[in-house]
Amino acid sequence: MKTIFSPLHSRRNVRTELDGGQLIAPHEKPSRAETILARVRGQGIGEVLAPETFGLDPVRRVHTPDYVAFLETCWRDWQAAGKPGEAIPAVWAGRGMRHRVPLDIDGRLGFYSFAAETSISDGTWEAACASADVALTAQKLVANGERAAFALCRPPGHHAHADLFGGYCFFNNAAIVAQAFRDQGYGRVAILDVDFHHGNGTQAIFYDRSDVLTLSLHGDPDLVFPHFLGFEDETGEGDGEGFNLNLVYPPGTPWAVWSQGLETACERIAGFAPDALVVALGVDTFEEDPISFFKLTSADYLQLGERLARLGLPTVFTMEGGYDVDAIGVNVVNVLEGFDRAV
Ligand code: Q9C
Ligand code: ZN
Repeated sequence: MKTIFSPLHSRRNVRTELDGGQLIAPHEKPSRAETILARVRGQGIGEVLAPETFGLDPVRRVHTPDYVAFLETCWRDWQAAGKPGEAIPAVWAGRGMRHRVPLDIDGRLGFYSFAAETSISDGTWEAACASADVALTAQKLVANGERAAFALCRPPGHHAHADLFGGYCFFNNAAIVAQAFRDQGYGRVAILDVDFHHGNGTQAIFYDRSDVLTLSLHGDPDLVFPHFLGFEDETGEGDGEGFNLNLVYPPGTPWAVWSQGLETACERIAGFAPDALVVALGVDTFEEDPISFFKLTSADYLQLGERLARLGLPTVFTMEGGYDVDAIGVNVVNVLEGFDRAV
């Protein structure tokens, strides 16, 4: 299958991630995308294309205008306020406080985020826009008849809500792709999130809708990020009741167990009979991942790709997490090769 890649991803290159009370070198770093690209080329799985430019309209179909405007000027506003370091939120509207957008940049950073590990600096906006263009270009290829396409997105997207960044994510690329399909006349779209972490942003964006089925397999939020969403009793609300499925797993979960959840999710997708599938593809389920606790092996990702192909759906893969950079290329391309092999 074809891969969409933008070198502008490298404009997101923050120096800091707040972790364990320290500012560490970020897990979500440029070498992740470069390693995946090298493996895509090395295995010769298909052409690598540059993205087209779609502008912000398809982004604003998912994200609020004020959130998008905040992201565009955030770094400038932070610098204009004379802050010496990278932009990091440090204050939120707690219980009993008011959820209104303040003027000051510290307040605005808190209003538009749900976590503090995701620093912002020069180039984050440009990379986030390019990442959405990568996703939308893959969507266009599939809408024009390709069976599948791989959006090598960076930064990732699945943690971003309509008006919240966090978890290394700014624009929810998978949600933007699903909405683009809907806006082009596709009646039903499924988003399957196989990243180690719950796709909280994707869930929240479509929670009250029955036209986009969201499913996520992930580490138990009682134990891991994003901590406050992703439990199995979250099934959707209003029109969306019954159109969200969370499958949570404990530390040490191997393929033999995880793949049963995959089967459950695939059967639910088949029952929904969508017109397109978006796969939020994280490989932080890998046994050696530095921030996760599942035990999938590199060979397991071939089987994952094969199972997804057997759904028989037009499919867009958006790149999400995966932090063992030594293995990220093999693991991601194994999913794509497994898929192509089964088509
Ligand atoms: N001690 C994605 O995989 N918390 N985001 C990490 C590590 C944030 C993961 C804590 C994890 C965000 C796209
Ligand atoms: Zn993840």
